[in-house]
Amino acid sequence: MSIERTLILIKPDGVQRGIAGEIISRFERTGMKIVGMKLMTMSPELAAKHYEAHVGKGFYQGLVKFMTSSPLVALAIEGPKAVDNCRKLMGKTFCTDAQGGTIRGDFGVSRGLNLVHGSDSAESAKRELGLFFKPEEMLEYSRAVDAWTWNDEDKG
Ligand code: DAT
Ligand code: MG
Repeated sequence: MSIERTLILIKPDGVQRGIAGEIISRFERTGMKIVGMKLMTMSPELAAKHYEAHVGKGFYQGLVKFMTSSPLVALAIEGPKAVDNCRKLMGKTFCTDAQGGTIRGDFGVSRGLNLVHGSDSAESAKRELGLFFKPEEMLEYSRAVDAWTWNDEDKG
Protein backbone atom coordinates (compact mmCIF):
# COMPACT_ATOMS: atom_id res chain seq x y z
CA MET A 1 0.00 0.00 0.00
CA SER A 2 1.69 3.20 -1.11
CA ILE A 3 -1.00 5.65 -0.02
CA GLU A 4 0.78 7.52 2.75
CA ARG A 5 0.24 10.42 5.08
CA THR A 6 2.85 13.06 5.79
CA LEU A 7 3.26 16.15 7.95
CA ILE A 8 3.71 19.49 6.22
CA LEU A 9 4.30 22.76 8.09
CA ILE A 10 3.95 26.16 6.46
CA LYS A 11 6.58 27.82 8.62
CA PRO A 12 6.14 31.24 10.31
CA ASP A 13 7.84 33.04 7.40
CA GLY A 14 5.27 31.66 4.97
CA VAL A 15 2.36 32.77 7.16
CA GLN A 16 3.87 36.21 7.86
CA ARG A 17 4.57 36.80 4.19
CA GLY A 18 0.98 36.00 3.28
CA ILE A 19 1.83 33.09 0.99
CA ALA A 20 0.51 30.20 3.11
CA GLY A 21 -2.39 29.78 0.70
CA GLU A 22 -0.13 29.70 -2.36
CA ILE A 23 2.11 27.13 -0.71
CA ILE A 24 -0.81 24.95 0.36
CA SER A 25 -2.08 25.19 -3.20
CA ARG A 26 1.15 23.65 -4.51
CA PHE A 27 0.37 20.50 -2.55
CA GLU A 28 -3.38 20.62 -3.08
CA ARG A 29 -3.31 20.99 -6.84
CA THR A 30 -1.37 17.73 -7.30
CA GLY A 31 -4.47 15.89 -6.19
CA MET A 32 -3.12 14.90 -2.81
CA LYS A 33 -5.75 15.16 -0.10
CA ILE A 34 -5.63 17.48 2.91
CA VAL A 35 -6.79 15.32 5.82
CA GLY A 36 -5.78 17.66 8.66
CA MET A 37 -5.05 21.38 8.91
CA LYS A 38 -4.57 23.88 11.75
CA LEU A 39 -3.08 27.30 12.48
CA MET A 40 -1.04 27.11 15.66
CA THR A 41 2.00 28.47 17.42
CA MET A 42 4.63 25.84 18.08
CA SER A 43 5.60 25.63 21.75
CA PRO A 44 9.27 25.20 22.72
CA GLU A 45 8.34 21.74 24.05
CA LEU A 46 6.81 20.70 20.74
CA ALA A 47 9.80 22.15 18.84
CA ALA A 48 12.19 20.12 21.00
CA LYS A 49 10.32 16.92 20.17
CA HIS A 50 9.84 17.74 16.51
CA TYR A 51 13.49 18.65 15.95
CA GLU A 52 15.04 16.12 18.36
CA ALA A 53 17.34 14.83 15.59
CA HIS A 54 18.95 18.28 15.36
CA VAL A 55 19.60 18.89 19.08
CA GLY A 56 23.17 20.09 19.59
CA LYS A 57 23.73 21.26 16.03
CA GLY A 58 24.92 24.84 15.49
CA PHE A 59 21.69 25.97 13.91
CA TYR A 60 19.37 24.28 16.44
CA GLN A 61 18.69 27.23 18.77
CA GLY A 62 18.04 29.63 15.90
CA LEU A 63 15.76 27.08 14.28
CA VAL A 64 13.67 26.66 17.44
CA LYS A 65 13.51 30.43 17.97
CA PHE A 66 12.27 30.89 14.40
CA MET A 67 9.75 28.07 14.49
CA THR A 68 8.22 29.23 17.80
CA SER A 69 8.21 32.96 16.96
CA SER A 70 4.85 33.22 15.18
CA PRO A 71 2.01 30.97 13.98
CA LEU A 72 2.46 28.22 11.44
CA VAL A 73 0.03 26.06 9.51
CA ALA A 74 0.24 22.32 10.12
CA LEU A 75 -1.15 19.99 7.47
CA ALA A 76 -1.64 16.25 7.24
CA ILE A 77 -1.52 15.33 3.56
CA GLU A 78 -2.46 12.00 2.03
CA GLY A 79 -1.65 10.49 -1.33
CA PRO A 80 0.44 7.97 -3.26
CA LYS A 81 4.04 8.22 -1.99
CA ALA A 82 3.03 11.41 -0.19
CA VAL A 83 6.27 11.65 1.82
CA ASP A 84 8.63 11.75 -1.16
CA ASN A 85 6.18 13.58 -3.38
CA CYS A 86 5.89 16.45 -0.90
CA ARG A 87 9.69 16.60 -0.48
CA LYS A 88 10.00 16.84 -4.26
CA LEU A 89 7.57 19.75 -4.37
CA MET A 90 9.45 21.51 -1.53
CA GLY A 91 12.92 21.41 -3.11
CA LYS A 92 16.31 21.37 -1.42
CA THR A 93 16.68 22.54 2.18
CA PHE A 94 18.16 25.98 1.45
CA CYS A 95 16.06 28.15 -0.88
CA THR A 96 19.28 29.30 -2.54
CA ASP A 97 19.94 25.70 -3.66
CA ALA A 98 16.36 24.75 -4.52
CA GLN A 99 15.37 24.40 -8.16
CA GLY A 100 12.89 26.74 -9.80
CA GLY A 101 9.47 25.14 -9.83
CA THR A 102 9.81 24.01 -6.22
CA ILE A 103 8.24 25.85 -3.29
CA ARG A 104 11.57 26.85 -1.76
CA GLY A 105 13.02 27.77 -5.16
CA ASP A 106 10.05 29.85 -6.23
CA PHE A 107 9.14 31.62 -2.98
CA GLY A 108 12.33 32.03 -0.95
CA VAL A 109 15.92 33.29 -1.00
CA SER A 110 17.09 32.32 2.49
CA ARG A 111 18.82 29.32 4.03
CA GLY A 112 16.95 29.10 7.33
CA LEU A 113 13.76 30.93 6.33
CA ASN A 114 12.78 28.14 4.00
CA LEU A 115 9.00 28.31 4.25
CA VAL A 116 8.05 24.69 4.61
CA HIS A 117 8.73 21.47 6.50
CA GLY A 118 7.96 18.00 5.23
CA SER A 119 8.59 14.67 6.94
CA ASP A 120 11.57 12.88 5.40
CA SER A 121 10.48 9.23 5.75
CA ALA A 122 7.42 7.14 6.51
CA GLU A 123 8.68 6.63 10.07
CA SER A 124 9.24 10.37 10.63
CA ALA A 125 5.83 11.09 9.15
CA LYS A 126 4.12 8.76 11.62
CA ARG A 127 6.01 10.25 14.56
CA GLU A 128 5.56 13.88 13.48
CA LEU A 129 1.86 13.54 12.63
CA GLY A 130 1.39 12.16 16.14
CA LEU A 131 3.01 15.28 17.59
CA PHE A 132 0.78 17.74 15.72
CA PHE A 133 -2.54 15.96 15.32
CA LYS A 134 -4.81 13.91 17.52
CA PRO A 135 -6.12 10.87 15.62
CA GLU A 136 -9.58 12.43 15.40
CA GLU A 137 -8.14 15.60 13.87
CA MET A 138 -7.12 13.64 10.77
CA LEU A 139 -10.27 13.02 8.77
CA GLU A 140 -11.21 10.19 6.47
CA TYR A 141 -13.39 11.39 3.64
CA SER A 142 -13.80 10.76 -0.03
CA ARG A 143 -13.95 13.35 -2.78
CA ALA A 144 -15.97 13.04 -5.96
CA VAL A 145 -12.73 13.51 -7.89
CA ASP A 146 -10.82 10.73 -6.11
CA ALA A 147 -11.51 8.16 -8.83
CA TRP A 148 -9.95 10.54 -11.38
CA THR A 149 -6.99 11.40 -9.17
CA TRP A 150 -5.48 8.06 -8.18
CA ASN A 151 -6.48 4.50 -8.93
CA ASP A 152 -5.74 0.93 -7.84
CA GLU A 153 -2.37 0.89 -9.63
CA ASP A 154 -1.24 3.82 -7.50
CA LYS A 155 -2.21 1.97 -4.36
CA GLY A 156 0.46 -0.57 -5.28
P1 DAT B 1 14.78 19.83 5.75
O1 DAT B 1 13.91 20.93 6.30
O2 DAT B 1 15.05 20.03 4.28
O3 DAT B 1 14.30 18.45 6.09
P2 DAT B 1 16.78 19.43 7.82
O4 DAT B 1 15.83 18.46 8.46
O5 DAT B 1 18.17 18.94 7.55
O6 DAT B 1 16.20 20.02 6.46
O7 DAT B 1 16.90 20.70 8.75
C1 DAT B 1 15.77 21.23 9.42
C2 DAT B 1 15.76 22.73 9.25
O8 DAT B 1 16.89 23.30 9.92
C3 DAT B 1 15.90 23.19 7.80
O9 DAT B 1 14.64 23.26 7.16
C4 DAT B 1 16.55 24.52 7.93
C5 DAT B 1 17.41 24.38 9.16
N1 DAT B 1 18.80 24.06 8.84
C6 DAT B 1 19.29 22.87 8.49
N2 DAT B 1 20.61 22.90 8.29
C7 DAT B 1 20.96 24.18 8.52
C8 DAT B 1 22.19 24.89 8.47
N3 DAT B 1 23.34 24.27 8.16
N4 DAT B 1 22.16 26.22 8.75
C9 DAT B 1 21.02 26.85 9.08
N5 DAT B 1 19.81 26.24 9.15
C10 DAT B 1 19.78 24.93 8.87
MG1 MG C 1 14.08 17.50 7.95
